[in-house]
Amino acid sequence: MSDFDLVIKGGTVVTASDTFRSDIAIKEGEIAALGHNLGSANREIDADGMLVLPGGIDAHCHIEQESSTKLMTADDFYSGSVSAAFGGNTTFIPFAAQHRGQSLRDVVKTAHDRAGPKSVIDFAFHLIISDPTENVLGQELPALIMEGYSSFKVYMTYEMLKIDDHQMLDVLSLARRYGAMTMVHAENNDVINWLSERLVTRGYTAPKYHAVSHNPIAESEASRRAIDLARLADAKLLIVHVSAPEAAHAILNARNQGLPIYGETCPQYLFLTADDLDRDGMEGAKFCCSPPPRDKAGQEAIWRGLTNGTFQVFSSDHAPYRYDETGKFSAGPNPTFKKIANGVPGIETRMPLLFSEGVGKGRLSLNEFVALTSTNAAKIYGLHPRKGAIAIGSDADIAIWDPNWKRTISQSMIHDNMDYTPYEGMEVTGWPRTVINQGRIVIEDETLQVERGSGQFLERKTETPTPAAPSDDAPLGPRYTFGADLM
Ligand code: DUC
Ligand code: ZN
Ligand code: ZN
Repeated sequence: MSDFDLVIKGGTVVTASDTFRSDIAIKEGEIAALGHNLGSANREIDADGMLVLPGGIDAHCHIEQESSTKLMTADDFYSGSVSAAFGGNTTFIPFAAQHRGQSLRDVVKTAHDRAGPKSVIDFAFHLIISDPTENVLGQELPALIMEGYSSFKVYMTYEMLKIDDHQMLDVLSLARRYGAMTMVHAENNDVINWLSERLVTRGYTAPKYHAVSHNPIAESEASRRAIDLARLADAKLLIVHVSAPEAAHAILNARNQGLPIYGETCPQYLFLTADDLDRDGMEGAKFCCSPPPRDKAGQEAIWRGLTNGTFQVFSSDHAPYRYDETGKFSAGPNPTFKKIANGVPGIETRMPLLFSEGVGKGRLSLNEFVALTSTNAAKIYGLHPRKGAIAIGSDADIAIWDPNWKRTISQSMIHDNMDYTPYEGMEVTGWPRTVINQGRIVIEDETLQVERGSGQFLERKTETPTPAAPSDDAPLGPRYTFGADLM
């Protein structure tokens, strides 16, 4: 009998903190040994010339999710997870989205019914809270946090999702009591509506006006307000999909004061600009997402934010709506910018794009790349050290990465259920060859190797032990332990 199930030999292991030559031995889904001459294995993989990375964690993606206007994403948990795996991910965290009037319990059950039989990689859920009723705040949410749903997103915009500042304080103070993470979509709804009305009234309805109506000030004002509300509630907060330099600056400023404020950005803010929304005809619709891509200077500010301590997490915000009547044009063939479904796909290209343009162009170290695409999300969302690490006892979640594989991105090579990629034609260097999740080889030889439904649900930890009798009178002051090294 062999000592191990699998040994990965001869690669360069990269973690968020170290780079070293080591073999990796895997047994029963976990990393069992690191070093050389580890022993016999049922199977060996030669990783000579390869980087051996913790599997990616895409901590923000919309999969088999209905929007508030009842539009279903093009990807279900099968196509979404397969696409994620081909891009080097072994875990993703989509949303279980509450629409007003819905019980959170029902929402979570639906998410499990959808994901469990289909996902090929491990998954957890963030909740979306759009209706923080007494029952939700008093019963459902505390119970769900303790069951491992330890993060939730709230919206400051979108008519059917947004909560007001009073409700946000309720959510933040509850999150603080239970050690959960609040994520916020920070855009000022009134600013966007005011600008949109003026634009549409004057006949400015083309896709490019989406970016005009979502002015950076809508984002920076809401980001600053959200940070202030979190300060008031003494709660931690993560601002998702940041695109405006001023919003990034507000996050960095808060972090420099030692506040538990975190930031996330996404590929669309590094690789697209508002000019893409001004492509011929309706093609700009392909790039309509919220917040929108900004200008070249904005892109550079977001790049800087990846290394100056602003952003801890780099997620795809994969929100797949096809360029047809099921997606972008669900309101008709020639919608005003207000009626174009918001979102861009990118779950498969997230890591290769960042590797190629970040590591390949000298903007990021390998270790920063791993921290941004995997380890930090694991720490912030209560999955570390099981996930996001190459260490003995961690899940054997590994991307064997070929740093020299040159590919030209085209929709025909992407495994999602979309009909376009915003990154069509971009040349990238670096892509995963083999992807392993809990010791299962998910991708090898450019082929999916596992069955649908073979991924596992992950319960997540909260940051602090839940108090026996949660109280509003808990002493104020920093009480954060997870991710302390990210502060
Ligand atoms: N904006 C969101 O808030 N969610 C999904 C996609 C988008 O563009
Ligand atoms: Zn959002
Ligand atoms: Zn999103």
